[in-house]
Amino acid sequence: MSDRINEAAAQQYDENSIQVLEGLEAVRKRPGMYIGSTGERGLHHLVYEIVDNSIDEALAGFCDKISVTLLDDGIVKVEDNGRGIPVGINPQKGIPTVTVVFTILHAGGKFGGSGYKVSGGLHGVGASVVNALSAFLEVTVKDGKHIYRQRYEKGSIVSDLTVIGDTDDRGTTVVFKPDPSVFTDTTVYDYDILLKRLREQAFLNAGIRIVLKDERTDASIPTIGKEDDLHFAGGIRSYVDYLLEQSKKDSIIDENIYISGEGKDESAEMAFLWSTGYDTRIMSFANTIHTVDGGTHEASFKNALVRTVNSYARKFRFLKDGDANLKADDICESLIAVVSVKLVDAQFESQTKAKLGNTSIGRTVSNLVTSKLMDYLEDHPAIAKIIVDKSIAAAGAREAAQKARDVSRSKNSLGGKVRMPDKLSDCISDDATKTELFIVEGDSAGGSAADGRNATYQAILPLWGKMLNVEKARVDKVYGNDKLTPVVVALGTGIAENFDISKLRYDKIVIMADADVDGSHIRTLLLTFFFRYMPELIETGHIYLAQPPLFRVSKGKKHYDAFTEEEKAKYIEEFGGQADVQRYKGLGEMDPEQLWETTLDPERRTFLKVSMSDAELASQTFTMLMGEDVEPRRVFIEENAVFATDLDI
Ligand code: TSJ
Repeated sequence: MSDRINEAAAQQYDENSIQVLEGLEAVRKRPGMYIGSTGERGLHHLVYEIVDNSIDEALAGFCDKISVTLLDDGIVKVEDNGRGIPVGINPQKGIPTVTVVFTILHAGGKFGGSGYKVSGGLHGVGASVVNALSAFLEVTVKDGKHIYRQRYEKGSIVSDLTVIGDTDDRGTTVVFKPDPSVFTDTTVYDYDILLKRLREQAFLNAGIRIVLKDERTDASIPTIGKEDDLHFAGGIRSYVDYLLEQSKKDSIIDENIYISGEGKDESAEMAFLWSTGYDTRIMSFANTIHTVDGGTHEASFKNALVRTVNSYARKFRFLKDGDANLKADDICESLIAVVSVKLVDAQFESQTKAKLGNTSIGRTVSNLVTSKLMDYLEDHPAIAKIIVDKSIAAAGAREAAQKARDVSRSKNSLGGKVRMPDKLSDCISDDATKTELFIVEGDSAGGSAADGRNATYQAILPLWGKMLNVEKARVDKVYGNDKLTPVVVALGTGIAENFDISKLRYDKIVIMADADVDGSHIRTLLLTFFFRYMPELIETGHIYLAQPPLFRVSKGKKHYDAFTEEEKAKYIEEFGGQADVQRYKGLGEMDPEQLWETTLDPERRTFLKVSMSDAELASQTFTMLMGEDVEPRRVFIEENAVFATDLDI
């Protein structure tokens, strides 16, 4: 039988050889037209072109394992356990189908022709391109009976398709070596680039298994011996969890949300969650191609998400009649999403061809999100509340930031002197290397501090008129109004993109708050604000936490201030076991002299310097606090009252 195949093939090669060569010659002449580039990207593209065929076989339900192995000398092996490329004679060409696949240029090449290939659709597109650009390519097919092999060099047949043995197995193996005379930049594969793309494929095609192995022996390759087994039963849900893990944040909802459905000739699925961070990450794919520039599917997803969250918020009175809708940026803050659509006639636009243009899939996505997300939110009110609260908090933070920006801008336009906040008791010196600003919780502590300070170089800014009540004033409410504006004005630096550290008016900015719930509340808020809008202040070590003492231990005229329980015990011991112990209730109850002695006097005070990780923790805490009920929030604040670690006096 194999002889007959070879005879038939040999005849056809003569008759068709010119046509075959013309096709593949075109590929070798202008490789960039077919694989995008002959650089590193093009090199890696060859592997994707081959693997895509195995993925199609897996999607058709005939293959559950694909392995990709990097070998020495730039050689790659791709193997699957599918049905095996058919070896029978192709009726039109009169040669084995497998030979057709590798030697005849198929219409609609990814970068050459008009259309794009669709997963599960046009089999074999690209295999001949890879063959044309390979110094050699060897295909082995097992059809459950025989093992067949054929070899090509630079696209030309060098051996007929031959039976080389018998087998019960099925599958296809392709071994190829990209031609160094084509890939002149590099022929060295980067394991991690392949890993990224193959992992993506494994996520987007739930259930398939791709094993990547680096069996190269050249010691200069950092990934030799590496192996990754990529298999995600959860598909894009697993992808979203993976992206969350990468972001090093936590989810603010228990489980990611998954929506899927189908339209005519198309299907869409999306998975998403919101994290404790604040970056938005939406990854969209069309026919498993990463649409870096988005397109109709991504835009429709975002629009429908924003519309649905707003209608939910309005329906369930999170937004009152007079309130404006939540903005897309606020709803999408910290969103991690994967949107994957499959469609028959994908149209790609834009320079990079990475933007989907089909309008019909946009409608499908939009309808799916609008109906299914609304159902989901109504079925999961606790999760819905977390999402809406988070969006409202983001809106508040954005407004606060905008106000602060306006302030710093109007200041800049005045070109110098700005009116300092009324509540600021500024210091006399303007030597910004020596001065200190104490941000104090509450008017009464502010008054004592102003009286007790060294007015030459210490400035006091009381933040809130009266003590904050956690019950009444939500962190986001405070963040959302203009309570922080005086801080920004007093510092002089501006914020965010206008931030200019050379304008800083003080050397040390000291947050002075009680060691209780409200105090930690204020610390969280201020650190979050600094972290998000003035991180350089923290990086350069300008932010401190004052440490007011907890107890005064006295006997007769002598007294000590204790900052911890242990210190208290130590001082009582020092007084011979008998002493008066006064618990400081809060900064507001100290008189000016006490404040000076315990908290302001550089000789006696204790400060904690705030690090970036302290502030980041505060920022995460802040986000976490947004969605929760009052009681767990209070507990959380209490348990996380201490953010700073570095001791500084
Ligand atoms: F693209 C390629 F040719 F280079 C290539 C194809 C490379 C590799 C590694 C695998 C494959 C491939 C092709 N794996 N599995 C298949 N399956 C078929 O080509 C096939 C088998 C049977 C039938 C059928 O209708 O009986 C149909 C097809 C498309």
